[in-house]
Amino acid sequence: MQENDYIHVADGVVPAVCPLDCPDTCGLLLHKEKGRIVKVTGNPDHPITRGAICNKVRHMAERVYHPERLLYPMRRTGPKGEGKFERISWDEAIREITDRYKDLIRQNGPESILPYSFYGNMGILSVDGMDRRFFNALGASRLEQTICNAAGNAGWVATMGFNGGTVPEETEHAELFIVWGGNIVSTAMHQVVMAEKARKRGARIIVIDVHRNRTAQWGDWFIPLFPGTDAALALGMMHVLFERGLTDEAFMAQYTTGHEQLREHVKAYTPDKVSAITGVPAEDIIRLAEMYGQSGSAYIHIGNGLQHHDNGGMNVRAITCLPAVTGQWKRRGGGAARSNSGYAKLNSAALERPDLRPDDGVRSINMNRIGAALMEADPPIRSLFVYCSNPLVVAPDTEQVERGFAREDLFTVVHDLFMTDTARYADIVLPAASSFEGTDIYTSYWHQYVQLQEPVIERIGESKTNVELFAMLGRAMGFDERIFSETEEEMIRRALDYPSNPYLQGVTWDGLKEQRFVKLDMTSYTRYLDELGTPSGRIELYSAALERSGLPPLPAYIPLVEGYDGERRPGPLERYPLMFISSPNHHFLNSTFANVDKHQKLERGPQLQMHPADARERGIEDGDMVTVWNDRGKIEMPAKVSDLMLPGTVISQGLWWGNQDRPQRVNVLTPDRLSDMGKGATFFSATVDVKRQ
Ligand SMILES: Nc1nc2c(c(=O)[nH]1)N[C@H]1C(S)=C(S)[C@@H](COP(=O)(O)OP(=O)(O)OC[C@H]3O[C@@H](n4cnc5c(=O)[nH]c(N)nc54)[C@H](O)[C@@H]3O)O[C@H]1N2
Ligand SMILES: Nc1nc2c(c(=O)[nH]1)N[C@H]1C(S)=C(S)[C@@H](COP(=O)(O)OP(=O)(O)OC[C@H]3O[C@@H](n4cnc5c(=O)[nH]c(N)nc54)[C@H](O)[C@@H]3O)O[C@H]1N2
Ligand code: SF4
Ligand SMILES: [Mo]
Repeated sequence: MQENDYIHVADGVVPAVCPLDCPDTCGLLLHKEKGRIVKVTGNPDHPITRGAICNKVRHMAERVYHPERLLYPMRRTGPKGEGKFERISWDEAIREITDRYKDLIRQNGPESILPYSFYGNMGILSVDGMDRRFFNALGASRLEQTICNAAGNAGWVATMGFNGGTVPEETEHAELFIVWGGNIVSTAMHQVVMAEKARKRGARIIVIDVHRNRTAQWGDWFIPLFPGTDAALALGMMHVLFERGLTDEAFMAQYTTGHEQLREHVKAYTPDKVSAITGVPAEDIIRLAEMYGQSGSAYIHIGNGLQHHDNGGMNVRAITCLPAVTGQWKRRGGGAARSNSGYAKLNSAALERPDLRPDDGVRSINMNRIGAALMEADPPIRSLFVYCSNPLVVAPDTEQVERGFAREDLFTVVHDLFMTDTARYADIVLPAASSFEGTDIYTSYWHQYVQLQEPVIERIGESKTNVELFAMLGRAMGFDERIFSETEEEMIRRALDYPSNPYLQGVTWDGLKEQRFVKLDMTSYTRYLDELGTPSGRIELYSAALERSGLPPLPAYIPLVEGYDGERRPGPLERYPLMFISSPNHHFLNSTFANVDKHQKLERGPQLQMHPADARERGIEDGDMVTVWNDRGKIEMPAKVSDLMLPGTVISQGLWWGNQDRPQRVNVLTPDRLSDMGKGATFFSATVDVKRQ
């Protein structure tokens, strides 16, 4: 037996990587008995995650061996959405798909085919590898993958240039730790561990959120605010910082653009004005700014929540200016981070082969508008290939998405481990292998370790990994054999061969094979401020690029299109009085695990959390069944009356699958508008009303 021929270990413990879309990318240990995984624990040797894992993944074996795993390819026999299918062979499935694709390409051109994927498995080869080669060689329409953090990304990059910030190990040296719009106790648990280390050294933890969630309950000071008003709060903080001389003039002069304009600009954001917008008392705004400005080092964790808004890009941009005006970037443990994915940039051209595209000018479709695109795109989308995503649950405006997927003339293929709400609309359903059944590499969008996963168990049923599937399809289409026959090892070697990213130096296949996780070369991190990559090479408090694109060049507060701020000014789309926030829950990972009994029980069903004042006004008591509705649709769930948010905001956590007896998919209510920057999703800029049933 080779040292890491883990698939043949019948009884023993083998290393693995968590494949889920979570910043922590934990090192795992899979405990095998008689060839089956019986227990999942954390790998204590992983330098950052150190043996601790979340409760979701501790129960991962129940998902891997779930009795409803898809076992073989199937063809639809009933109406779309009903879920009636018959078993077919892989040969038939591949033939049917490639015959249809050849016809479509001949008759309508390859643009009539659209891939729809996200990061259900974060494996690089699975979602940014062989799949991309296939759709590039086809010449298919491109998908703008904007559902997660596109707005925040754009806001950060416009300001900082480089798509990375403070690295995890540094954050434990912060004296002040601000969690802004992130529920890290549930969504990024190892950042909590780092914050705890800082706390032991005396750091204070501040949580700024619309919800007194698990993270807010853990922090030292919770600052609740109205949804989508974060940019105003950040501008108010800057007002106080400039006014009280708590800025770092030397830092701004050396490393930023436009600090004089910013100083003038924030004069208008007085604590009183900002208080009226955000709902945060003026004295708290002043205290927060003073704590921040006077702290020896302050770190800001920028979560995803505050950027799922109409003004999400500007929310992130305004917050990102705070460490620049105070020079926090120079302090140990200071700075900010939102995503650190920039450090681990791989050779994507070698992996994805954009050069295979027959026509470079092909259109792009925004994944947040998939429903509208299926109904309206011209020329029409005639085939959709969904993998590593569950759009019928996760994409905004579900009813419109459903209308699109129900189109009789749309040829839909879905590759997944389960018969998801989306797979029910497929013409052909293909069984996906779990990440523990294949080979892939994983980078993290938080820490700096690259990890290797090799097969640990035999395939369940006839399932195939994404790499195998798209390689088979590529060969069956008659595309270049060599490109569609590369092994995982060859692809990984290519991915790592990328001299233009200095951080990747020294990360090799051999190193991964031997050590399982290899740290990026962080030498360049010491030059972070000198290599930012903005047009000016400085932190852009004033951005000429944004100005050219029609946005305010300085960080600005732009009220929501649909929603209220604390001044209770209805936006132009206003018809409903309550803001609806549908954030992730503790025990699911987006819609993954929502079909596993264990995880459902841990969550105890969907709930609508509402403030006692809003409940009283509507005659609703704790536990009453309520209907939540707006023009887009309605959902039903029990009310949980509590004061965990300000009046005017209602919250339902978790992306539950459809339920025939009771509609409970939160995205029925969310808009498919795009954010101010980055064409991101605006899930949380939704208004609703609620009534007792
Ligand atoms: N357990 C679990 N972990 C996960 C996930 C999961 O589904 N479950 N999903 C993973 C993924 S894909 C992602 S992107 C991350 C997301 O994880 P986070 O970065 O934590 O972001 P969210 O959970 O989307 O939202 C965080 C918070 O934003 C708040 N919020 C909403 N609107 C506003 C606002 O206008 N201002 C402020 N300040 N706060 C607001 C919500 O109340 C919520 O508490 O988590 C990852 N980890
Ligand atoms: N209302 C609301 N909506 C949201 C959010 C929110 O906070 N509120 N969060 C948004 C965010 S941040 C994100 S990132 C998106 C996430 O949206 P998605 O990326 O669609 O996430 P999941 O629901 O986890 O669906 C992933 C699917 O991939 C499948 N899968 C796993 N591994 C593999 C594999 O190897 N191969 C194949 N073919 N399939 C596999 C899983 O079984 C699962 O069905 O949702 C967004 N939607
Ligand atoms: S979901 Fe996140 S915290 Fe849980 S095991 Fe995976 S990487 Fe770790
Ligand atoms: Mo996400």
